[in-house]
Amino acid sequence: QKRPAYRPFDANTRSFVYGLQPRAIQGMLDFDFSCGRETPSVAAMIYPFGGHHIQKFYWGTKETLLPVYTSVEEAVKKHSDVDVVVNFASSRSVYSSTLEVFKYSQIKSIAIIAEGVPERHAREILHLAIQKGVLIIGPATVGGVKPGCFRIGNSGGMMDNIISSKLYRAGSVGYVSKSGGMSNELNNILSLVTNGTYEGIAIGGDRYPGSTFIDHLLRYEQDPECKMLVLLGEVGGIEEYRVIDAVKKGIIKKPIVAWAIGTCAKMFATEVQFGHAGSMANSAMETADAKNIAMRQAGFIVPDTFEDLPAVLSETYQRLVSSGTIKPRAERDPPNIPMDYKWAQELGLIRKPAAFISTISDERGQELLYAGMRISDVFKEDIGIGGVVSLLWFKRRLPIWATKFIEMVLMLTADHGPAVSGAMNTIVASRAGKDLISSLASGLLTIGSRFGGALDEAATMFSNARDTGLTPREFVDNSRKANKLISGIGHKIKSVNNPDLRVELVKEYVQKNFPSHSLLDYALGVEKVTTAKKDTLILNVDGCIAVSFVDLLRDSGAFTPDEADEYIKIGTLNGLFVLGRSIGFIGHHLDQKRLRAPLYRHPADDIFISLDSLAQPRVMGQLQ
Ligand code: Q5B
Repeated sequence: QKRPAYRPFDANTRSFVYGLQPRAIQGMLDFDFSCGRETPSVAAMIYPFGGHHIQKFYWGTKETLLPVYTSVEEAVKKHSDVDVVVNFASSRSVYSSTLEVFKYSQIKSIAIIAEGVPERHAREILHLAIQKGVLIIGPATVGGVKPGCFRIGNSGGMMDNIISSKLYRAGSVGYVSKSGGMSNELNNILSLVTNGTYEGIAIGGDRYPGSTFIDHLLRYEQDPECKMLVLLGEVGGIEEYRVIDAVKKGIIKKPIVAWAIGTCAKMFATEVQFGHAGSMANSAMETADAKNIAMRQAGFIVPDTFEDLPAVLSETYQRLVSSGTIKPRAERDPPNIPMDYKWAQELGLIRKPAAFISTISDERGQELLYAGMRISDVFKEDIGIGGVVSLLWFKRRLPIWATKFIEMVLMLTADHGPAVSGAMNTIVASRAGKDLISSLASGLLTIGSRFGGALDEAATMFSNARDTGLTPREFVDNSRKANKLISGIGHKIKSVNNPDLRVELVKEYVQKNFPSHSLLDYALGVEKVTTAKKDTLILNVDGCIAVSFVDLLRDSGAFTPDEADEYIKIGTLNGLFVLGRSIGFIGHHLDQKRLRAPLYRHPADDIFISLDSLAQPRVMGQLQ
């Protein structure tokens, strides 16, 4: 859309943001929304790395998508309505990216945000910009703001500042300054003592800015909507004198209020370099005092001190209102901009129920905590993996005999050879080319009520039987009558004559170290009954661990009876086998990978295949 050269930004201005700057873009979009713009002022982002993609932003209370292009060429092809680039490229890449932008004549203005751009690069950019008729704002600037229309990057500060300075609608005062911080100050002052900012540009503090005070003031002079000018200069450089010249020659005729910052420089014994690269007086005329005197003499309205600036701005504005040059418009209510959730939370304005509760560990502080215990103390006190399990599973320290028992269980159940169901599945998955996690998961998913996953049910069955006063024989008989196998009893290969030494070790440890082992004793009574029937019906490793753990839960003094019951109910005990056997499954996976074991196919002669009529599905009508 065509707009006069003196007005590079209006309510239809569309821009590209060069660089991934989601916060700045969100700020621009919030500003647009507050101004009542129909379309976002940012059309797209340009970012050469990471590929073409899309990013999501808020548009008021709704959301909108912006594309990210990898080149200016692609962006320009897709968005012919864009004529501004806000270039957030770093000082290293700003030169090449700006040169790339220059190739496309549709771009009429470029704001360069980076600080520390080499002066040679800044001068070359300036030279090319003049040749191509492109307006450059910066480098080393936040940019500027056109109230009610367009905001360059982060200019104007946070949204509450934008609203309180009334930047969501146009005023009548055009200003130019070097500093972004001072621009915010000016926006605020102007909103208090005049009808506000019409346009404000911070040209940046470098020695070679892409545009200077005079460039913008000449635009404001031409723009009929801008009624009053403000120049906030500073010590160093001679740019103010070009404005003085224009005022003297009558090129600038609108009332111009001005002040050069840095009058305190004279209090220092030596020349002082202020914050900006260009803010140091290299001659008498570059001092702030000299500039203020020269501006006053040329007919600028110059206050006596910076503190008097609001008063002279107010007087000048009131004069323009009285003469009818400025016709103040009725104020509209400030727009309601939804506050960012995080910010509102930080301010304590909102609360929300947490999606879930976690009570076992906390990594938010300086040090990771396991159930309140610092990770450094976990090692200082050498609590071992049994201690860590007791913290993360039971949220408490358990006595050493109990944590040693947990460790014993993990070590005993770590593996039982390649032939057991879970190890077989791990091996088969591994040989099918699966990765460690998949092979491990394949093995773990095999753990069930017959293999390795009988602990919880064994704990429940044995304790219920004992708690209801059944003798071991009654328990076995009742189970048989109910046609129910007793979990924790029986083994494929272990028997009375071929005892499972793991079970022997557990029994020995529990009998020696536990304060009480009444359920283990009861289970051994049951084993006597079952093995009398068949010698493989031993108390197996799952069963022995399960009943011993019930003894631990009930009689260690660390759990209330309710807690002990709950841990059995919620399936804690199978966790012991799962955790222990994971060690072995991982070992089997690594073993197969090390062996370069090929794809496994089960030998056909090991499978009885029958497709006879008994095994076949019946087809209706066929057998009639
Ligand atoms: N009968 C374990 O069966 C096995 C009976 C029973 C009463 C019972 C079986 C069973 C309960 C589940 C359990 C954990 C399937 C086992 C483990 C980890 C492992 C594995 C490894 C490792 C074995 C023969 C006769 C029949 C049955 C009767 C059998 N079990 N009666 N209660 N529990 N147990 N699982 O040998 O009259 O002849 O019809 O399900 O605790 O998984 O190393 O391999 O570390 O990896 O195939 O140790 O006991 O026996 O089914 O042929 O039964 O005994 O009713 O009686 P089997 P079956 P009848 S540890």
